Amino acid sequence: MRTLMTAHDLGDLNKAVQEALEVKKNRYGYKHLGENKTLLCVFFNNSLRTRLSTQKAGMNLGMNTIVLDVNQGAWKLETERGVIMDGDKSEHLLEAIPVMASFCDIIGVRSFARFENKAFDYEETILNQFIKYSGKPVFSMESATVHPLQAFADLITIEEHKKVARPKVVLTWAPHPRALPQAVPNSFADFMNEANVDFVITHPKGYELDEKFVRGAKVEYDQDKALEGADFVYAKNWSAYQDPNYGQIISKDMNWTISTEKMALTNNGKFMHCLPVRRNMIVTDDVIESANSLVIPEAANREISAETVIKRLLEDNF
Ligand code: AN0
Ligand code: CP
Repeated sequence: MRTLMTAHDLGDLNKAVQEALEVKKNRYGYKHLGENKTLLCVFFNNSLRTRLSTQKAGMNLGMNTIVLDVNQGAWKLETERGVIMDGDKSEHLLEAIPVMASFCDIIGVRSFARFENKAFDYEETILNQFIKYSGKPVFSMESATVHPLQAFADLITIEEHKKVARPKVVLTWAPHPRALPQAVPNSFADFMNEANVDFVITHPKGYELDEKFVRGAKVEYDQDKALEGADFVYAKNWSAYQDPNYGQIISKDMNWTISTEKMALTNNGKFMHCLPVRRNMIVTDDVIESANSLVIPEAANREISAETVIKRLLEDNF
């Protein structure tokens, strides 16, 4: 493995999950792999979980880990080629990337969708520039269209908590006051489509995701119907993907909030969310605080998904 963007990059997903469960049992057992290697985590956007879990994963593997918040202390970066740089941006990404790469061996990048240009976002322009101009193994820490470390942690969590061989997993849209990327639901669908689960997506009309990730998965527009018999309910807000509403909020329908009544439709289902979550928009206090809420162990598994991925990058490239 050289880069991580999709489930495909992990190869056999079942093997990857088994490897992750081994890593979880012995998370300090691979320290020799990272000796004298440096992990650079570059953040263009905010983060709590990804920042802490990826840094921790690097340290578990014996790496030196540097975290750079590009917007706090570094020069403001231009990302478009050909621009006359007479504005507020002092440096171009095309110089910044090779400079950053001079000081590290592996690079993680967080760079959200900007919603200014759908093609710029969906071509993963920023992440691909890191891949092309750094010459280093690069992984997404949520880039414009994907969040594979999250989806991998979600899959590990489902594996740990499932009670039947092939659980029913429902990805449901829920309301939110601000326009959010499609990266988390895209990657969740990408991973669930490759996993041994009965996968259903539910959202209001107009919130259809990119078919590249949905790949023919069942879409049920009636949320109550979708939730019937669910073993796992994975809530997430996202903004519209389809034109002409790309990046826009087209519904704030509070009937989609995951409540105790909604969870009563499920098969004593577990509640999941990647966090950060807005309580009483996405999910009620009662549900997120219930015994069936997995949000904390799910977040804790981010250390494990990151460690498994960085371990493979170390094994395969050095
Ligand atoms: C981001 C998103 O929805 O993509 C990060 C989630 C991991 N969420 C927010 O910006 C609130
Ligand atoms: N779930 C997740 O990626 O959280 P952060 O945005 O806090 O890193």
